Amino acid sequence: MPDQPTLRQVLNGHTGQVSLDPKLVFLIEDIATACRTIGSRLRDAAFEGAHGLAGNTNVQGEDQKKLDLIADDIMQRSCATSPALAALVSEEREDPHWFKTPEAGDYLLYCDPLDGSSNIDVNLSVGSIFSVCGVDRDGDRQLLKPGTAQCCAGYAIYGPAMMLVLSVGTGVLGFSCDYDTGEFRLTHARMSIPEETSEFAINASRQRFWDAPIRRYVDECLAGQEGPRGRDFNMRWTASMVADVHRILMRGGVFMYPADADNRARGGKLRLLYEANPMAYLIEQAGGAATGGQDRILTISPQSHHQRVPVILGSSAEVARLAEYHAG
Ligand code: AHM
Ligand code: MG
Repeated sequence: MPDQPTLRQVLNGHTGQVSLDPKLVFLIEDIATACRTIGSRLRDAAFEGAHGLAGNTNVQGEDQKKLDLIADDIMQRSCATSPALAALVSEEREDPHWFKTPEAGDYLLYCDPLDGSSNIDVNLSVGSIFSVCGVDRDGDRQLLKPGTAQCCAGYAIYGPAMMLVLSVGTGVLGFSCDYDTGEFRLTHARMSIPEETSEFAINASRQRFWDAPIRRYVDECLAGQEGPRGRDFNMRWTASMVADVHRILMRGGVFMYPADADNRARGGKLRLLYEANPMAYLIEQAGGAATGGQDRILTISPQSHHQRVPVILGSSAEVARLAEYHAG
């Protein structure tokens, strides 16, 4: 039996790392249960005929996979009875789902139930991303909160080992799933990102659409030792934000999904409320930085539930350099 503390012990303050409202503890445990269930449905998908497209598109016009819908359903059902959950905003649902009247419940959950789903059928890492904010009691627009309002954010990564990585504002904690008992146990007590890095992540097939600051940054990295950066850079892109951000939390790096000539009219690619905000929160909690180019992601005021934004995040010195290139 491993001796690392369990998620429940940590959330209940046994390790002294966090001190939480018990209702938030219930909600985080319900999210963890959803992630465990999603992980096991991913493992069994080939036996259950759950690979492939569902035959629908979501509100953003993207093809939904069967597992996108399964994961969304699991997340909603696991959290439905959480005593303090007021509403859920999901990538897979056009409208927010209110579990209680807007006057009841203490927390709002934003999630991408299965991120990186283009990787499912080829059996590469995917994840679930979540963000939690407290409720303000002023009508439906209260769901549109900036990332600074988050009280918890995290993701599950379904990789060679399933992990749950989260922050409640006191650093970033990584839990690994003990498959014998189903428990998440604290295996990464304080995840932090080195300030400098020699690794970047971007979908280079979009190069022809890039703006000058991104082009300059990548060109300088590619020039290696002989270029202005004076050192060689490595490049990684998994097309699964959870996997790319997890790598950056483990060993540093910078992740870019910028606005470009092709996606600018849509605002970018990644969604603010359930992709950019939770990841920016984790990255900042781990000592890194996150910007849309000009503005800190966490201070952006959302205008709609599925709003997209440009995302640049990771090691703080690299993000600062990219912000400087954008300012120039
Ligand atoms: P999804 O939520 O529909 O899976 O889309 C988000 C994903 C991110 O995980 C990833 O960083 C990005 O889309 C990959 O985009 P691309 O296919 O352009 O490389
Ligand atoms: Mg996603």
